[in-house]
Amino acid sequence: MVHLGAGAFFRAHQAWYTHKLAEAGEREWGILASSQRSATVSAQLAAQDSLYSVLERPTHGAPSAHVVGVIRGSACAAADPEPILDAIADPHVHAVTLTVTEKGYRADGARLRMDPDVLADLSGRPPVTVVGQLVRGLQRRTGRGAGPIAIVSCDNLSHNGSVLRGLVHDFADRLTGPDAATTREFIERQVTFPSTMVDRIVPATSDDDRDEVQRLLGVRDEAAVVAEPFIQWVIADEFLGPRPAWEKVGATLTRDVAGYERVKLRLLNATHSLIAYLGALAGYQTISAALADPRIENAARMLCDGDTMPTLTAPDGLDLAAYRDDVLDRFANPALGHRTTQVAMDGSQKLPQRILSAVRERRADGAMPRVGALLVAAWMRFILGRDDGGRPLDVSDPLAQRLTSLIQRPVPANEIVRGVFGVTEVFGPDLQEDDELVDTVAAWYGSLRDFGVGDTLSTL
Ligand code: CS2
Repeated sequence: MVHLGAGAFFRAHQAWYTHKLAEAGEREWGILASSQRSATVSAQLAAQDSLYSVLERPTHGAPSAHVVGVIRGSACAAADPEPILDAIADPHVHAVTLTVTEKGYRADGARLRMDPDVLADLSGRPPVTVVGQLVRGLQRRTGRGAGPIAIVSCDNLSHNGSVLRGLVHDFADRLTGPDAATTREFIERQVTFPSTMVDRIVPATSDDDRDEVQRLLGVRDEAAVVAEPFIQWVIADEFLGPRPAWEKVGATLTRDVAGYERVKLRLLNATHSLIAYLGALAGYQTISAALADPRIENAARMLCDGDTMPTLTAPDGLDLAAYRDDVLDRFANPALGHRTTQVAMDGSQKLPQRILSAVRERRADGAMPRVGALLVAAWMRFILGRDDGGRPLDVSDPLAQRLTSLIQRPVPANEIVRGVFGVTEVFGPDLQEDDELVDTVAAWYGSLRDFGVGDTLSTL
């Protein structure tokens, strides 16, 4: 297999499942891991024979470290995409998995954004975009007659498989040259894009984590990752060629991923974002510390019970209330040290599938999702870059500049919110027209800005 986006999440999730499978005796699968931007991970792995450890930190009890041995090589796509394109074309490679974050897809709604990087990749330079790398690799595979392959998105997007299929087709439709038509036909017939739902909390590794691994293993591991014990993977069973039998080690292979995906995005990720923004603004460094504040916990429960749960149908008899409680227990794990500002990152890319789609559905039902509106307001307030005590916050978002200039205007809260709702990549063309929703978000935004999180939550 090839993996694009060899960050901490991949190492603690997809690689972990494949490692478990190797432990169970199925050893023929290995992974070429590509880091998309920084060469640090590939260099760290190369210096350690591609071995690294997963440090599991439970809420109660001692942490444990496990060495993972399924990565067989690593590459840095930004420095040189050649080994990746070649691996995608290799007849012995049967799947490409991806964790490239929401923004890595360059999706504009359902279409590929034809930004300068995508256009340059189309013109034939060594591709730097994810979709460019996939299509150039598939083009090479077509020429080699290497057989079917599955491209497996493992990012927190709704319908991640069909979204990626659409983006790959958009790029392939613009190919020119003698093999353009055969490449398109190959992609149509031999390439599948199974959707997946992935779940494991994997905070950025800290020095404390690396020290803990050293204590447990007796060696320094620069590529160590930290994770909670919980792990889940639901995968659409759409593979035309061989695939690892991940179901033997706990993954769910199913026909219908969408139901799980909606539950996870709306009950876990949306709640995570709410705790992250309110927590960061209130001065809490970590998710567990923020959730220990009863006012924030109350807001989190209200978001689930009032706004997101009513939009969900439980897949396979899942108990949604129990799922919510399990999620809150996982967030409360103090050993993880998951920083509020890490979850707060890239809100413009995360909010649409986490909360705005649910907001839209509640509005269509004639309801006002009050805590959903509070989440949107808290995100906007976070973009201002200072917490309630005036301390600087680390704001990282591809639209930060544009959003900041909209939010900092010296106009009433209502106009600010209307302006931000005009960013249609995030809010679509419709939400701006919903005056009642704009008013509700504006009331929360004004309250958060003028009175802070504590006073605002006392009015919930
Ligand atoms: C988090 C997710 O950073 C974030 O936005 O909400 O990374 C979350 O920890 C994972 O999706 C859990 O599976």
